[in-house]
Amino acid sequence: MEKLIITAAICGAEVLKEHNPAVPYTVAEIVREAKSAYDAGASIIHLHVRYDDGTPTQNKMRFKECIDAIKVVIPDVIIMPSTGGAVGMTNDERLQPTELDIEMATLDCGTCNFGGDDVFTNTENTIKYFGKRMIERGIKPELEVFDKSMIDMALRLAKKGFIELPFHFDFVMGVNGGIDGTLRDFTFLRHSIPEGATYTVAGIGRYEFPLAAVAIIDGGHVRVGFEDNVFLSKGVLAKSNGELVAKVVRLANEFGREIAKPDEARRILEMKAHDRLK
Ligand code: KMH
Ligand code: ZN
Repeated sequence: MEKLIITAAICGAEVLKEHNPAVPYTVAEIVREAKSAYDAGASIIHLHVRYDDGTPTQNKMRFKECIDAIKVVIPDVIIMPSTGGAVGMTNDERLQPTELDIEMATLDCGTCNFGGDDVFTNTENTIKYFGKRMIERGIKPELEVFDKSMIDMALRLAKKGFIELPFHFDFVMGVNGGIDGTLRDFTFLRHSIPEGATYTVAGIGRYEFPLAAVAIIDGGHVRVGFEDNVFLSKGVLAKSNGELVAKVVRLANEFGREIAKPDEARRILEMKAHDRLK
């Protein structure tokens, strides 16, 4: 079995300091959280950025400021900016981080409800537009799927040349409006991706650690972090993203799964951009 790639989704666009005071907004806080996750064993940082008051933004310069500052303290980490941004942003607003020299980015593969009145919109043409941009820029897409139909969309658009192989999926499970986080639903997604594709699983809220354990055993990879869950255990807030990552590392140790360093993650995911960016 390949080593385990741990992604830390350190910030997100929706979670606030009111949910957990350690949620990062400022550049310094984002660096602190990225480093805590890396030191604990994360090889990929899934990055959203905020203004200092917590407002989510896809502003290219804010991303550059955060990425440069992270790279000063952890130069070899893989940084995967969001192209999802926050609900309601335009496509071109969301795509701004792809104008920077980045190795990897998220590519959201369908539309879904996102709690309350929010709809996270990713039409077929949006996905084609984003996919094409990532091919042109040599950016490895992590295919975010919130439901099984989004896997089907990714497979179809790959056949038409909008998504480059090999596939790497992220099963985001437990969003209010997406697929549930049950073992049955995990198995459904797991068996819906092609042979040879890689996947990571991001369980939302209470689903985070049970799904992490399942992916560790199954040979998949794991995403944790404040974007998805702010609790270390029931009722106990995590003090940092690093604490969440450290819990995954403990689970992996129990099951005898080694942890991938960033360069090992690049090899496992067949990423090509790193040499270009050196
Ligand atoms: N903030 C969500 C609406 C991504 O990063 O690509 C979308 C999201 C997905 O977080
Ligand atoms: Zn995200």
